Amino acid sequence: MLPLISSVARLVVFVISLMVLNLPSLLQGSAKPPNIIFILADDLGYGDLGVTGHPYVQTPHIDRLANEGIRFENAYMSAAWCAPSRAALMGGLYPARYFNSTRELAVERPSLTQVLRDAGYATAHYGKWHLGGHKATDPAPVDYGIDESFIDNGNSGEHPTWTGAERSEPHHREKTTERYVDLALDFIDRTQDKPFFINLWVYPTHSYINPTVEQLAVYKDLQVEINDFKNPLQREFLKFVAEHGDIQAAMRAYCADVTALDTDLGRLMEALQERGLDENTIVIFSSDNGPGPLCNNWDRIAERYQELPLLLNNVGASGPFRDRKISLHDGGTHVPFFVHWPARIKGGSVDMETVLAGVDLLPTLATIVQAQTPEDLDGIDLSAAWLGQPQQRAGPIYWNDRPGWSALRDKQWKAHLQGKKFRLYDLLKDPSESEDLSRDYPEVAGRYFNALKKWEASLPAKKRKP
Ligand SMILES: [Ca+2]
Repeated sequence: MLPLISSVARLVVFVISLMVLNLPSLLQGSAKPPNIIFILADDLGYGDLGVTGHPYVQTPHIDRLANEGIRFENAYMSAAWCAPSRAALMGGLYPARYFNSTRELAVERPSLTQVLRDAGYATAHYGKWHLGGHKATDPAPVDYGIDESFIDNGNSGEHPTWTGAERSEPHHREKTTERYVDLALDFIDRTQDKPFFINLWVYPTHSYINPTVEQLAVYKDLQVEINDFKNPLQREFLKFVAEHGDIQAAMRAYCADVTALDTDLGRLMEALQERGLDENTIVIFSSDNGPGPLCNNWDRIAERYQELPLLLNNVGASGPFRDRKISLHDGGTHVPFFVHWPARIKGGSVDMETVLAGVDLLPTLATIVQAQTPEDLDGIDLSAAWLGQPQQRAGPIYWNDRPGWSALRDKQWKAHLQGKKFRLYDLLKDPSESEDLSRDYPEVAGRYFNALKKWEASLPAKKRKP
């Protein structure tokens, strides 16, 4: 009898599931759909926060956001640098599938903001854009279903952007988050009749870093001890000291930049609380890729750097991971990823199992708000994991945003195919990808080599603009 009862129970669950799935959008029902704010930092490394183990940086507000919500310890962006990473978040597809010159988000594809707008959300984007060029003929945020925007790095269309005078103000970049938070709060206050979705794509910690005197004051007495960092980061910072003589000024500036971001985000969280909105607002915090390269654009800005040695963001922390931005090793793509939603997510949750990718954001949010999920996405719905139940993926996640270098992650395995060279790592035992295990596990290596070749063959030919 038991199997029969079990089958009947499964059928009942299946029918109920169908009924739930066929219900009209939450927006037409009695339940109030959640508001959503997606905070995306720029070049902030996995290890750049107090909650992820930085020895000096003070980030009490971001730490609280993480500790009151869920932290994903195996979260990745789907590319190792800004533009394709952001396109994957907005489009749910691996950038290699459709990117033309890895700079444009295909406007004919459904985007995260369009999907949410179609589901009844008021949508806004404040901060970096980097999803299309600066020409007036390039698509603007409005072409992706964004009601209101104030952007940098793109065609703003009819919407306001920074004026030349504002951009030339001293410490302009250090003050951008304050403005973006103000704009977000103003948008929230004007959006009474609909739930809101806001992309808050902030500037820190991308170069150049030039904190104000007030921002720097927090770290004026900081003395860096290289031994406070573990390898491979320790080796990188020793290299930095060997090349540049001193890491103190750069580290103080970097920490000040992160703390200034934290202060502004604290103001945002407090404002949500004051408005009684914090309970049913999903606040997501992440970064678009790993920390900036150790010696970014050195030749080009060496002269400027000599004048102001704080300008580069090259002392960010990748935590225990190998390499930094641009690399397909974990240091380039493994990011902090926190979701805060008191109404539905139990505080203090840490997910050590689910492998989460940037391409999952669109299908996950679409599912949570019961919007129509576009077909043929690379990303999958991880809403169960967001709500506390770890999920196993059916297969690997992939990267290929550099010619001649593909990588995948599947369970504990990370595999790279660089030219003809194949490497295999066990991230559970070796998070810094230091020991190639391809000869020790020939069967696993063969399987992933074939998977990478097959995936590469499925990609369209690169269309790189001259
Ligand atoms: Ca970036």
